[in-house]
Amino acid sequence: MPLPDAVPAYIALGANLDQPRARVEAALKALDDLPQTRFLRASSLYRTAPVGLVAQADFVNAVAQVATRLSPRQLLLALQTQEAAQGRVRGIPNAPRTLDLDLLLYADMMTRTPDLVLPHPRLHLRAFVLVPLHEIAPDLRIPGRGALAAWLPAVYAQMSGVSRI
Ligand code: PH2
Ligand code: MG
Ligand code: MG
Repeated sequence: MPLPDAVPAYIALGANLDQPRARVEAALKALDDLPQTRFLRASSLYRTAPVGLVAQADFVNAVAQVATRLSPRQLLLALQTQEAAQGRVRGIPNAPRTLDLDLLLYADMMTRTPDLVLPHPRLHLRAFVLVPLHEIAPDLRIPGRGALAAWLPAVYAQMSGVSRI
């Protein structure tokens, strides 16, 4: 069933604990089960070296596009529910995790509130997000930051840690 008035949203998936590949694959399937939301496409899965806190296991990362009639806050809540369902325990920032679902972009919205910043504030600085996002949306523009493709050279130093699996 089509979703009239649905808007596009992009979601980053990441995991590096307890069968990370299976968790990302399960989370991709779960996106289509979100209320008022259709899964549209997903990138390849990537194995990526950890960014930030580097003394942890490699991640499996991917990016998906959905069409949704949920509000950004409703979508965020639904993603957090899925993280919890897959055993996510919140610890220190950047700690290893069973599943991380980050709302990257919601239509062309720009917002900055304590619980939600759009576009995601670090999306343009992370090869593990830019590379899969560019795979599924090469012509995308990041509201407030210009063409997605123009940010790829900025993460060149991280590229050797990113490989398609
Ligand atoms: N997520 C982080 C911090 N560092 N590194 C990689 N490679 N992949 C991630 O998903 C990731 C990270 C915080 O969410
Ligand atoms: Mg997160
Ligand atoms: Mg994250």
